[in-house]
Amino acid sequence: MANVLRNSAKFGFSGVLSQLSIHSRHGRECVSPCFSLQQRNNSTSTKIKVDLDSSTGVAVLRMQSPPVNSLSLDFLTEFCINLEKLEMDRSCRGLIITSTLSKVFSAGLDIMEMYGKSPERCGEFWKAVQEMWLKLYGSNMATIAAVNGSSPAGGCLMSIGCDYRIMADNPRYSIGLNETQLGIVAPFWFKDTLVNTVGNRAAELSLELGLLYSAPDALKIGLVDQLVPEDQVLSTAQDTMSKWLAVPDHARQITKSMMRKPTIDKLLSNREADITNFVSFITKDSIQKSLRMYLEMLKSRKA
Ligand code: CO8
Repeated sequence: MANVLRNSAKFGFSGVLSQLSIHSRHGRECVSPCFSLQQRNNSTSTKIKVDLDSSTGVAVLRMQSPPVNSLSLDFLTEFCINLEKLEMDRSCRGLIITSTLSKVFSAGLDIMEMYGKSPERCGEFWKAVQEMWLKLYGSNMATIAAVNGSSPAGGCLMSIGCDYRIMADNPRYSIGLNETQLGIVAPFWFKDTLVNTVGNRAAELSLELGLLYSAPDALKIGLVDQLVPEDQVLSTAQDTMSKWLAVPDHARQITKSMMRKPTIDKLLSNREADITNFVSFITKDSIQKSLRMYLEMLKSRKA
C-alpha cells in the first residue's frame, strides 16, 4: 500500500521528467540516468538547492529564486526533478522545505506564467503545478515546511502539501489561499488540501474571502502547526523531523496514504479536465484584466 502512494504521485508524469526516466534496480522509475552519488546527496540547481544528510536521512530543500520564489514553469520543473530524486533515494526519509530569501517563503504561482500566455503554454504550466502538488502531497517521505517568510496562494499550497508546518513567529509574515483577491478561483484540489488541514468552516471563510493570515492567526486556525522565533525555524524543523522519523516508515507511510489517497485520486481521475478548466478560465479577457490590475497593484505598492 505504501507504493500506492508513491506511484499515485508518479503516474502521468510527463515532459522533462519522463525524458529523463529510467528504471531503477527496484523496478520503479527513477530520474537522471547519470545521477552520481555526489549529486544524489547534494544537488544545486539554479533555483533550488538540496542538501541530503546521509547520517540522518534528512534532506533540506532550499528555494533560492529571487525576488520571491515564485513558482514558474522552470521552478516547478526543477522542484519536481529534485523531489523525484529524493523519493527514489532510499537513504532519504525526511524532507524539509525552506527558503533562502529573507521575508518570503514563496509568493505562489508566478503570475507572469498566467498573464498574456498562449493556451498551450498555460496548459503546460498548469500540468507542472499539478505535478508539484501530486509529488509533494503523495510523498512517502516525512515532509516539513519550514516557513520562514510570507507564503501566499501557491506558496501556501506547497506548505499544506507537507505533513507539518513550522512558521517564523513574525506577524508581518502571512500565509493563505488568497486567490479570490486576485479575481481567480482556487481549484478543487487546493480547496481539498485546505479542508484536510483546517476543516470545512475555516476553509470556507478563508477561500471565499481570500484571507491571508498573519503567523499568529494561522496558528489559531491550524493552518500552521507551530510558531518559533525566526532564527529557529530550520533547527526546530530538524528537531521535529527526528520525532517523525522515530515512527516506523511503513506504518507512517500507509497511514499517510490512507489519509491522502482519496484527495490525490480525485485529481488523478480529473487531471485533463482540470487542465482544460484552468486554461479556459485563465485565458478569459476578464480574468486577464484582473491579473493585470493585480500586477499593477503589486508594482504600485512598491513605488
Ligand atoms: N508572481 C510573479 N511576480 C511576483 C509575484 C508572483 N506571485 N509576487 C511578487 N512578484 C514580483 C513583484 O511584482 C515585484 O516585481 P518587481 O520587482 O519587478 O516590481 C517583485 O516580485 C518583488 O515583490 P514585492 O516588492 O511585492 O516583494 P515583498 O518582499 O515586498 O513582498 C510578497 C513579498 C508578500 C510575496 C508579495 O510580493 C506578494 O504578496 N506577492 C503576491 C503574492 C500572490 O498574491 N500570489 C498569488 C499567485 S496566484 C497562485 O499562487 C494560485 C493561483 C491558482 C490559479 C487558479 C486559477 C483557476
